[in-house]
Amino acid sequence: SSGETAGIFTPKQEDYQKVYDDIAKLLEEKDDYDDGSYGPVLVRLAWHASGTYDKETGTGGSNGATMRFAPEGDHGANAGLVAARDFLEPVKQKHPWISYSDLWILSGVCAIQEMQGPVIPYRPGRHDKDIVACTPDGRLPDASQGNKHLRDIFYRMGFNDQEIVALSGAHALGRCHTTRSGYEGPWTFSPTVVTNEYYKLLLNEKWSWKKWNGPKQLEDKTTRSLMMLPTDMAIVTDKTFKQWAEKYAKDEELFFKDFSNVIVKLFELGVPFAEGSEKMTLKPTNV
Ligand code: DDH
Repeated sequence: SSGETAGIFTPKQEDYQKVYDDIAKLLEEKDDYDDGSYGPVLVRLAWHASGTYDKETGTGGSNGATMRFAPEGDHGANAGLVAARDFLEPVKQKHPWISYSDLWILSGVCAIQEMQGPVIPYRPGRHDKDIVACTPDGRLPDASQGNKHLRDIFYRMGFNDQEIVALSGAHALGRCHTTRSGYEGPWTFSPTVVTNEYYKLLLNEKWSWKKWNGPKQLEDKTTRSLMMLPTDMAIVTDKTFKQWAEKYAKDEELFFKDFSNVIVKLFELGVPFAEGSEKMTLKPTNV
């Protein structure tokens, strides 16, 4: 049972499992959203909380949950993530001891595991920060750009080319919304299941520019119901990126392993964990 010393609550793995189980239950209950799950938008919340990290200055990253505040919450890249933050509010109310920073990352871990993805080892220890810690706009990727921009953005966080490609496979999940990013449509036919379909479709489908009034995006020639962003296309037009995309398209097990490793790294960027803190494996409900 949980330790309580002089009013200070020290959460244990079983307490994080309770939070995990409540998020999983809510995911199951609220199935009338988008393609039937809040899972993808929770993953996007955890990623945008983490992806502001700058290794030179040590600023940004998931430690702080500064997207709660208008300057950062209103950044164009974060449009629509209020849906994910509101979804988690009842969980925060029920377990007020957990920081928003830890909760958002835990929800990303839970969403990936519940959507049949790999196990994502979780380490708590993030602390919420004040409004002054909000990061400047422009740290998250701009979908209209290409391979140089991807390297600029992800090298700034400390990732290499293989890791950029592995992270991009998250676009097996979810969709674009014209009301949020201006783009429209899902990347795969199974947007609520973690798969390596993103790479398979990128490599095996023929893609052409969508004819519409919206921002430049690609559509598959076969069904015209799937989409790719210009940045997604860079994953197969850049020679080095493409080699990794080919590996992940062929070998879903390798993708799962590398995706798990790189997501853990993303979620822990810039977090000053207490000495001796350990990763925990939280149990999925769907196995
Ligand atoms: Fe992404 N992403 N993402 N993405 N992303 C969007 C949706 C989702 C880019 C742009 C967009 C990652 C990388 C990139 C998810 C996860 C991850 C949308 C659509 C845009 C635009 C938003 C909307 O309209 O609702 C760009 C650009 C990049 C890049 O350059 C690499 C990464 C690394 C991840 C990750 O999780 C590791 C997920 C999930 C979604 C679906 C959200 C939803 O609501 O559905």
